[in-house]
Amino acid sequence: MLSPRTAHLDLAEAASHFEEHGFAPLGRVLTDEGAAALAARAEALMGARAPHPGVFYQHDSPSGRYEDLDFGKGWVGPSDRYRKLEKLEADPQFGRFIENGFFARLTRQLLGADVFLYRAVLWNKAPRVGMAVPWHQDDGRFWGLDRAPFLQVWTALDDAPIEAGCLQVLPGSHRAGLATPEGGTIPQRALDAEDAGRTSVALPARRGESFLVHNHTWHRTGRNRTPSPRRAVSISFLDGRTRCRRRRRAPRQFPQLFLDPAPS
Ligand SMILES: O=C(O)CCC(=O)C(=O)O
Repeated sequence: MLSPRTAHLDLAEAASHFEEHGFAPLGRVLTDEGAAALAARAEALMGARAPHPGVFYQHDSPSGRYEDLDFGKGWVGPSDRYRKLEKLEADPQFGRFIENGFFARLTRQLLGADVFLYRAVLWNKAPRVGMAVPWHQDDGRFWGLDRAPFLQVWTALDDAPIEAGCLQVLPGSHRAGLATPEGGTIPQRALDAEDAGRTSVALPARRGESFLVHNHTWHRTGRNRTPSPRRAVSISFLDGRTRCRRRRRAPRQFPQLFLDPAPS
């Protein structure tokens, strides 16, 4: 599944780019076959007659507008128009990807020996209609953590050119922390102040390529205007000190990763 280059990839360069700019290209991480197998698995999970146990589904809105999403719905039957699937770790095939040997080495270097999973998400943009994801940060009150998470890896399972809705980032935006205590979507006034539309950078990707994305880096993705699906997986890792601080329900226990010898 992993590209052979990952065995020797120098992480120091990626780590310093990541620290300075809030993102870093890792290049090809999955082979074409590995990426295609995960894309096929994503298709099977969405097209199955029943939801996969433990996986959380969110369908695209009928209008293809973020504002029209029905957040409460979950599984709505077989469809290639799910917008995202969370808790991918519940699926053995995605679980093996999450705990691959390269991510073990990467996270050990950037987070330390004990690494936990906050979330693993499939981002699916169906051909011609898959919706845009607005500018946001991946942290804030809703995440409920006692310290800021920072390490995410985004991996393209299909080619993701600009027209298909590739990642776009605002370089350096991670340094100012959260735009609002709630986190999540960036308010328009903050976007205007940073002139985000003009200063952002598009990160087109080939199938199998990955990027590091700091949780506080402002990022978004566009609508898919191509005849092909655009699927990607983002994984948010935590270090061993991070705790869930919610009080109204039992605090979340995050699964620890990389306890077994890693598959390659
Ligand atoms: O790939 C996408 O469409 C969205 C990715 C994203 O926003 C995230 O990982 O937080």
